[in-house]
Amino acid sequence: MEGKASLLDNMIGVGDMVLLEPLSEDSFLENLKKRFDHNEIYTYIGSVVISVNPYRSLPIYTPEKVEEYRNRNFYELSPHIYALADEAYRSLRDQDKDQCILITGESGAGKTEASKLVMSYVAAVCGKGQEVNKVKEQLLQSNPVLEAFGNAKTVRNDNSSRFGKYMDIEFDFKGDPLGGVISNYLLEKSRVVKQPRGERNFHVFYQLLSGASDETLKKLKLDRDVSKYNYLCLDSASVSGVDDAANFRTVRNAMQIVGFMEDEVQSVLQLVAAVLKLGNIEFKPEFVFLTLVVFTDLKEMCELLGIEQSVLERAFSYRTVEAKSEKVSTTLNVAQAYYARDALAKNLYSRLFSWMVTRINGSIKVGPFSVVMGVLDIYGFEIFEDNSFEQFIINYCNEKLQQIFIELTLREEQEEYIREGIEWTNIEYFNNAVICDLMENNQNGILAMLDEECLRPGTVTDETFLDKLNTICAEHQHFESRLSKNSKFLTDHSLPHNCFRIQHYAGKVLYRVEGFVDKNNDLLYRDLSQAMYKANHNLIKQLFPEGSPAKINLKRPPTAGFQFKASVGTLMRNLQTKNPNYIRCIKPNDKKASHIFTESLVCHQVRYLGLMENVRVRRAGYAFRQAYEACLERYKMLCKKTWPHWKGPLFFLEERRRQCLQDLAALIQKIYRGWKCRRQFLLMKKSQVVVAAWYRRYAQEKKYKKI
Ligand code: AOV
Ligand code: MG
Repeated sequence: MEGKASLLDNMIGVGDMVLLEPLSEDSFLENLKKRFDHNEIYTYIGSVVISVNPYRSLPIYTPEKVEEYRNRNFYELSPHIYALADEAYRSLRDQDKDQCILITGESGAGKTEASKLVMSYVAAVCGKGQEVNKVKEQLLQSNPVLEAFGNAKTVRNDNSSRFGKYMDIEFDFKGDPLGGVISNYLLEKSRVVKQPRGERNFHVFYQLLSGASDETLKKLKLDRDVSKYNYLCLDSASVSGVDDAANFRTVRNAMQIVGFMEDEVQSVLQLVAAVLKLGNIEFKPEFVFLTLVVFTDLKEMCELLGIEQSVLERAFSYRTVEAKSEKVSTTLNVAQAYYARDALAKNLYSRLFSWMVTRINGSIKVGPFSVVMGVLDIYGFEIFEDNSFEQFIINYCNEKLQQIFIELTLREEQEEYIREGIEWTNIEYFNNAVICDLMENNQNGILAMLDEECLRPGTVTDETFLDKLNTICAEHQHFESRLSKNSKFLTDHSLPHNCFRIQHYAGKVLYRVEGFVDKNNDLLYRDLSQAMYKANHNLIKQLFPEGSPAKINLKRPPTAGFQFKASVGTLMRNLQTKNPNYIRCIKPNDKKASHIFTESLVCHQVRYLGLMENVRVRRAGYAFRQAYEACLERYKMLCKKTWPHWKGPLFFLEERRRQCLQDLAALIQKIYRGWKCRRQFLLMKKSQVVVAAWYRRYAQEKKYKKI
């Protein structure tokens, strides 16, 4: 069979890095490149899948391929993301184990595409029938909807996820899908009002303007011309290879499938239009402070949302602060009015996004279910020229995910061997726990200091935050440096004004503090939420509950950083309860181009992803491990002593069980010997059965075939 041979085929490289001889960084890279050049974008490290973005569509995702990989053992065919999906699905179905698919890699490496491939594979192989098909369709169609509202073109990726997404797909005991739940993590909402050069706003704006019918646009009081809107960047309105108009139809259709009613779709589009209108509202100074609003767009926006114009005008002109039981109104100056306008646009859009996720969940969420498969697709590690709070948050999330990988595949695996009393030579690796700590430590982590600064009375600015950071981190660093010479908070004299630098696992990032305090506070003047609440528009009312007169003394909401940290913490704990399956995506070049493999770039990723260490641990270790109980349960019928009368009265004695298992082990060994394995196969350890040197199987299988 072609597939089998390719695991060791020299022409196209080695399918599993564990089998690479000799193993070095050079041979690792050479192997990846060789495979990439032969359109083999997937390579294994044991059960981990490395995926190198081909930047063009390959004919490897056809229904025939799905059939080929269906119900086959992981190592049987050439490496493919479908093999991982199949393995995860089968162990979910046959062993009732919750699974999670962890997809990592930097921006543009192919995470979102990978997550969709996994989902579509699982959808193709699980269950049949009308009801089941409807569920599958809804799960799959949630993707285009969320991508339209949550993805955008950046310099790194034309379809960059600007939010984190975790989706649980729920199955019944037969392995039929029942539904799912989506969790979303902090949308990069600053993009709504401003985009860096060469980037775009969220896709939906362009899709709506180019894809909606004249009639719809008229109803929404919109002009088809992108350049009419301040919030839409002018220098990159269209993206090559992207048909916004066609995508709009796809999204509309998908919204219908996931259960949006026609009036809900209209409401959503009205809010999208309202954001565009907001961006066009202008303020002019009148006397010194008072602001005068330029009307047409304001008027149209009010009509769209059913808000009385005078109410909104007032909300843009004054800010009411409650001091003790007294209300004090101050007039806003022009800059403050613009600030308020942008804050409203950002809040409106991000709340709309969260509402949509909740709405989709309303359609697809079910219970009770028996097992779940979680698919995690976050925003990838980012280094831009200008990095702000958003990159800080995104990179923090990536650090946490890398930490899970380290914990589970490098640290725990090694500790397990020691626990099990198996001889082991320690393999060194870089543990990014120190970076996570620098960012999230409750006392002196950067997020905690930012919160402390945001809540402090008195004048708080980005500069006071930076001062604090420099003082405390430098102090901390001084203390640390006596212990280890590796502080990750970098202070050196080349730092530009207003910046700090962190040595992340994936590289050094220079963050500019401007906007940190503001973005973390995420304040929306109460006057504006009250104005929104007064709207005669169901959806917008729902989005601003704090504007309700019933809620006078609302506590200050937790900061953006605090909320994010908490939700990432919950996510990480959740992931650790599931059986992890890793896809590690690699970006082959910085040009978004096919056929180019920039070795230095790939080398950097291989290093920071810890892939070499991953291979070393895998090579030294035992790929197959099973607890005694499970092993006995699975193979009991193979051996006379354990089947059919294996649960005799003596069974509950530890010694007796061990004896049974040893007999069973001997038997399994005998069976495996038929495969011409020279090495001892089963090792009995404290609580597990491990299969020794599993990886050598391929080599031997190949020889066996030749005989
Ligand atoms: P990302 O999710 O990792 O970046 P994507 O999954 O969006 O990256 O991939 C970026 C682009 O690479 C896609 O739009 C495709 O054009 C191409 N691509 C990726 N994987 C494949 C594949 N298997 N086959 C063909 N083309 C592919 V970010 O969301 O920016 O971190 O925040
Ligand atoms: Mg993505």
